[in-house]
Amino acid sequence: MGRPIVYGPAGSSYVWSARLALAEKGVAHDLVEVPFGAHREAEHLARHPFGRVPAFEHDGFALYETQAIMRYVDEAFPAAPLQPIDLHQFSRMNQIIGIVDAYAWRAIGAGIVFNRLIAPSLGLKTDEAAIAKAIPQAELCLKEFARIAGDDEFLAGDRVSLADLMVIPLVHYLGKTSEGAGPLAEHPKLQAWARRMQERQSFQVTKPPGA
Ligand SMILES: N[C@@H](CCC(=O)N[C@@H](CS)C(=O)NCC(=O)O)C(=O)O
Repeated sequence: MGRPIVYGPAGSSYVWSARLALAEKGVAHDLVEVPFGAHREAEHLARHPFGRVPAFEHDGFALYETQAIMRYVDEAFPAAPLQPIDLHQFSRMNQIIGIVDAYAWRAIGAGIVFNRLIAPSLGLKTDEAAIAKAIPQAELCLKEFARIAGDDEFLAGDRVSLADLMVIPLVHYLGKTSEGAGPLAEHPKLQAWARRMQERQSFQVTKPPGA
């Protein structure tokens, strides 16, 4: 089998999640950088007609949508399964992935992290109103991640799963913002989980420059 290719900027939280899945499986991959802005140009739209990142390719099979990519990676490479067998844990993993796609990326990623960390680095204006609007929803996401994880070592059970890999880039970036410190401190177990995730080799080898 050839090396999978991930297309997108390394700093994107969704790109990072896809790469984390590959790293957890011990699968070497190539990252083709798609700089901010180029994701709406024809070359990338041919890979992802909705103009988002990541896009993915493996042995001529092209795919987009992060959770589809991560599930493909988990099925294509058998070592170190990333989806629990236990039905309740499997369903909690799916619930957390759903929360990321429906609420957390929008609030934490697009609302707070983009405006506080990325916009200034691109010379774009920070939308303070968007940050303020995102905070309650971001707090609710953290509260739900913490509640669902309970006393488990990982978000959906006692082993790392796709849920952890979807959430850690967002929590990591949120922790670097002034808005994130307070809400994160309200969830010590979630903070401890984040530290464990940040210490994993998969996190270290996929960590975007400057992240
Ligand atoms: N549903 C998509 C969402 C991907 C997504 O929104 N990625 C962000 C980067 S983290 C993006 O492409 N943003 C560019 C834009 O919105 O123009 C997936 O799961 O892959």
